Amino acid sequence: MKIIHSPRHLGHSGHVELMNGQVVPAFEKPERVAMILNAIGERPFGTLIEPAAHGLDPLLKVHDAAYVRFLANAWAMWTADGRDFPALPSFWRAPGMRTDIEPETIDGKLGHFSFDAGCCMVAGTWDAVQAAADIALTGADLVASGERAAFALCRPPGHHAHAGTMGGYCFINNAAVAAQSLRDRGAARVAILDVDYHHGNGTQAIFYDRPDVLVCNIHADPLQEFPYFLGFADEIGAGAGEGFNANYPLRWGTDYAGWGAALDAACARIEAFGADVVIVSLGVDTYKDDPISQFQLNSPDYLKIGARIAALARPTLFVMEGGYAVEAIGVNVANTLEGFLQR
Ligand code: OKP
Ligand code: ZN
Repeated sequence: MKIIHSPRHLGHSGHVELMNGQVVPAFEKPERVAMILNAIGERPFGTLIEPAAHGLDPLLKVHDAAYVRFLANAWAMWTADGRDFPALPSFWRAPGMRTDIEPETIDGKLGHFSFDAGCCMVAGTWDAVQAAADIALTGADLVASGERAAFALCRPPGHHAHAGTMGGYCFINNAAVAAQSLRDRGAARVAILDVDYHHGNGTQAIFYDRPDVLVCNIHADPLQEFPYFLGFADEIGAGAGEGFNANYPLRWGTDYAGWGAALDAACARIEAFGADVVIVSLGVDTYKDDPISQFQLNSPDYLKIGARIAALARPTLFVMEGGYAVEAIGVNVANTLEGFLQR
């Protein structure tokens, strides 16, 4: 299996987030990728390759032009105001306020284009974000050209990003960009299986009214967990997309018995859909010792996850999302890929 990676993610570092009312170093940090590369290097998985540049056009097929322009210009605007520290939004709309106006100044734009303070920007953020999208697109290229599977080692992650909104560490929705790219190259039916601990609200929203991309999400119950305001079981898609979105919210404390049952249900849904290709939004923050999560999966469970995904017997693109227990993230990712490859 080819593993697509770029060192350009390193530019997205030194950023912060709000946690329990305090500004703290972001849990989404560069060491995550280093640990994954270490673990993968210890097993005979395949070759590491760099992404090919795809430009902005494939991003603009799932994201709003004004949003992409904002991402490209945000750091320059922030520093033009004389600020030499990380950029963070602190103003958002309430229901009933205007959503159709893009403010002129950077603080207004940051609020307009975000839903939380989880998307901190530094000088190298936009370059890292573009590299991550290119990684996902290169993975899509490989799968489209006949590879059984590929692993897009994206950082920052993508599944919380909407068409015009960043949040939850995510700027560009790498999995959605890859899904659209595969559709454009002739895959009639694309399934996205999101196994990250958090609901992939952005991915769901992007494809919510479409029947050509099935989105299945297994995640912590939004009554208890971020992103709180989307991801409930009654969200089944809308219009032509009705029946093509499936959510499996699970309570805090869920172990593999409960989690694996949801995976079986999601996989049955993907089989019934008749997916031509599967994109796995691979988060391993379901791990028992994850510092920001509340599920109870153990490292050997990821072998079973990989094997169940392999049993779908479809071309598969793994796209990296979350996972914050840095000491275990590599083993858990490598176990998922090994479980897949052994099948
Ligand atoms: C991203 B992924 C910002 C806090 C953000 C939410 C976690 C985002 C997880 N103030 N916390 O799904 O792993
Ligand atoms: Zn997550």
